[in-house]
Amino acid sequence: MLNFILRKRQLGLALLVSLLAFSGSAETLKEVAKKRGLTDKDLLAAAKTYTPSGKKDEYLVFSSGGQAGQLIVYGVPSMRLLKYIGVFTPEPWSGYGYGEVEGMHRLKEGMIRGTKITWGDTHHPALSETNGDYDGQFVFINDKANPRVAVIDLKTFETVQIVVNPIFKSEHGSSVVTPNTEYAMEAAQYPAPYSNKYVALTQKNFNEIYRGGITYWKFNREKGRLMPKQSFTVELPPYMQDITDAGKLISDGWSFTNSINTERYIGGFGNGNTHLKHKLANEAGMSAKDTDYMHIVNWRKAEKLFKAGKFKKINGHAVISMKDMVKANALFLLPESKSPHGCDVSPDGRYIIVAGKLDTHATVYDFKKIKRLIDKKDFAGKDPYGIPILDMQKSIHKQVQLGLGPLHSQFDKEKGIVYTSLYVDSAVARWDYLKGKLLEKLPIHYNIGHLVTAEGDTVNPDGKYLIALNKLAIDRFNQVGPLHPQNHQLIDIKGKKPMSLLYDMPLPLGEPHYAQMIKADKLKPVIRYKKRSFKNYVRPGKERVERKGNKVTIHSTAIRSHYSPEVISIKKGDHVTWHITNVERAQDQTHGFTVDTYNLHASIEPGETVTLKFVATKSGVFPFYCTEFCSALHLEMSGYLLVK
Ligand code: CUK
Ligand code: CUA
Repeated sequence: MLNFILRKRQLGLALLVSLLAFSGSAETLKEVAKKRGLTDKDLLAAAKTYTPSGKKDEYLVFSSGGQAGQLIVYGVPSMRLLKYIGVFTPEPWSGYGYGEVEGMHRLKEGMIRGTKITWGDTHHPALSETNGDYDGQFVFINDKANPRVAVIDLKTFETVQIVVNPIFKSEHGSSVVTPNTEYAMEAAQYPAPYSNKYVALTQKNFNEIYRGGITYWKFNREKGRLMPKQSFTVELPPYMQDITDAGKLISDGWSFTNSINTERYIGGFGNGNTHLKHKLANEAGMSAKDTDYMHIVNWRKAEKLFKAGKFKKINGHAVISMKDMVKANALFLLPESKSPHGCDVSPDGRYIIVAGKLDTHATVYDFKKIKRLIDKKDFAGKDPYGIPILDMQKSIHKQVQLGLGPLHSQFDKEKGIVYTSLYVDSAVARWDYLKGKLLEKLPIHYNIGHLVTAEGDTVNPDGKYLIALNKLAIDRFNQVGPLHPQNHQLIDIKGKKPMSLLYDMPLPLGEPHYAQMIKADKLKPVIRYKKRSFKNYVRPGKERVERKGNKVTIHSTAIRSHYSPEVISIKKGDHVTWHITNVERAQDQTHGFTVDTYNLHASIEPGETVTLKFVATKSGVFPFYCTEFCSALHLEMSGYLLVK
């Protein structure tokens, strides 16, 4: 009995001691905030963004990876990075671009005139749309430097196609999709001859032979591929076409593309003119006029011309001439404040907001007015190429003074509310484009380029969150040398409250230009590949090495924790095709694969078969192994390639 009481007392004491110890170590929110110097506003921002372990994000952002030539996926509001998708650049982790991998030899497809290009200047991701809403099936992204467009299948988050523009030498207003993803658009940027021939840069040649244009890449949703043979380009003058948007609802069937340098200035410096003063350099010569032009294209009419065979083939690609477009009443110009940048169509399709980098105003054009002028053939003149010019004043709904360096616009859930980035001011302007009224400005850090709101490009924006894609980080993060990370700033735009800054996310991978934000529940990615869905599927028990002359085909399987076969002997000079099937069915059971010193890498996800091709140029002993820590016996998951 005594014993029992004693034991009970000891137990109570131990409990008390541990409780004391616990309350001694657990800090209160107040204490932590005080120690870290956090204000109430900081705590609120933390509560709005902090996402506990296991909880998921409401939105996913698809951000361009800038010069990294990749696509970056992260969650909102947590701003947690989820994936880098290799697009124009090899991505070693996923094995993208190493050897020849099943469905993943895209980099070869993206070769231009014999050059294998291992990077891209990605600018604008475009999520596929159904009736003007993101449908979560595909995302497109462009390469400005090497005019290309890529398709990423959102079932696997992998790049499934790269198409090379056959006639452009650069591009920019891309990728943009039409409301049912009939087309992915690609507008040229720096005018150049369509042919690949040398054409001297004289004013005459520039005016007559150098060209801009917009390519309409036909998309086949069932195949999940762009169809080059069903795609066409609308020829445009050598104005530098820029940002492009597709019409929707009442403006469906039309597209709108800004331009800069309608002066057709060809450069004072270089070209033998090194004695010329700086005022004749590009930036001055290209912004001499007060206005530039928006190109208004009726792409449905262009499609009809294409289907009627009214095109000529250049480099094997269909080009519809400006002349035929004008004759068909399908191409118009509309003056814009000089050197404009953003060109964004409102959710109802009626208004087009153009922000002029060098103008403090944003101009709101009314498509109804534009359409009326077009229907009445009420034109203010013609450009040197015979393209009708609409009257600017007669097309405008409002012009609103926003601040310095307005660039891009994104829309809110609330009708009439739009957000415009102010590059020079380093601010986001919230304003009403229907009433023509500036409502609020929020300073950001620093020099914002694009901005993105939740579902902001659709017919049904969600508003809620806005991300400022800032060009400079300066003092926002720990110093890591002179090249700073990019800074994506998350801003709360819910309700009618003032906008508030929530979070800074550094992105250390290229300079993203644009991003799109989609509801996470619209995405339905696969967890594993269907068995036997790959033509080179290797069935367990059927692993083998086959030889025909110097062609060796290896059929391997991978499963925790071994490859079959494990020892493979070949001869120097053999052409090796290596199929490996990951026969796992468990979620996240990926195996990696490499043959040492052969610059090969693969990531084999559950159910996937990858194919690596290489020539055994070196003799010797080459261990191969799994590069994902897949089990306790992961290190043992290895073998030898013996090359005699
Ligand atoms: S562009 Cu970079 S900030 Cu390529 Cu859309 Cu405007
Ligand atoms: Cu498989 Cu490590």
